[in-house]
Order: sequence, then C-alpha cells, then structure tokens
Amino acid sequence: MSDCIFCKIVSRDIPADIIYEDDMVVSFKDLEPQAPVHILIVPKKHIKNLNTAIPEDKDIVSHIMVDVVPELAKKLKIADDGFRLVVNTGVKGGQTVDHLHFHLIGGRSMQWPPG
Ligand code: D5M
Repeated sequence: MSDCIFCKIVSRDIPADIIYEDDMVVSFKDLEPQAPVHILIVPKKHIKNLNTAIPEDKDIVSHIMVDVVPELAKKLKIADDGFRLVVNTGVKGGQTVDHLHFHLIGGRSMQWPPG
C-alpha cells in the first residue's frame, strides 16, 4: 500500500534499522523501544491486522511464530531469559500502524497485566 509506513520500509523507500530479512518478512528495530530489545517483525505482504488475515496468510503467520521469533530471540540473546511477543490489533488493542506486525520485546522483566 502506497501510504503504509511499513510497506515503505519493506520496499526501502524509508530507512529502518533492519536486522533480519527473508522472502516473507522484514524485521527492524522499533523507533520507540519499550525495553532493551524491541524489534518489529513485519510481513512483506500488506495485511492490516489479525482481523483481516485470510487463510493463505497462515504460512506467513506460522513462519513468524515458529521460525523467525525463535531464531531472532536466540540471535538477540533473549531466548533463555524469556521475552514477550505482542500483536496489537485494532484501536482498543493499541494498534497505531495498520500493517500487521509482531513486537518482540525482551531484555528486562515484564509486568502483567499489560497497560
Ligand atoms: O506499534 C507500532 C510501532 O511501530 C510503535 O512501537 C512505533 C513503531 N514505529 C513506527 N514507525 C516506525 C518506523 N519508521 N521505524 C521503526 N518503528 C516504527 P503498534 O502496535 O501499532 O502500536
């Protein structure tokens, strides 16, 4: 989508601190980190959020959760201590960028419940 900031990062039209890329996803550092480690994992395909994902997107979502998250957690040295994976969805879910993204957050102890 032409006006989507994460699509522009995927296409390299705007810069980001990219730490990982494969044929399905790009991962880069969050501009407003909430912990010592805070990265976003973003499908290259524009999917608004989990409400609009369709069956053919299952491969992307499972790839992120089963392959990419564990690999990046290990690479970023947060696998052993633990981490949080967050998918804000919709207005009340706190989603501010309408392109599906997974926050991978670690490097400190997390609180529950979240705000
Ligand atoms: O999270 C959207 C997140 O996206 C929020 O933590 C800031 C981050 N963000 C916004 N623009 C950028 C760019 N250009 N680079 C890196 N990170 C960015 P949400 O779950 O939608 O609230």
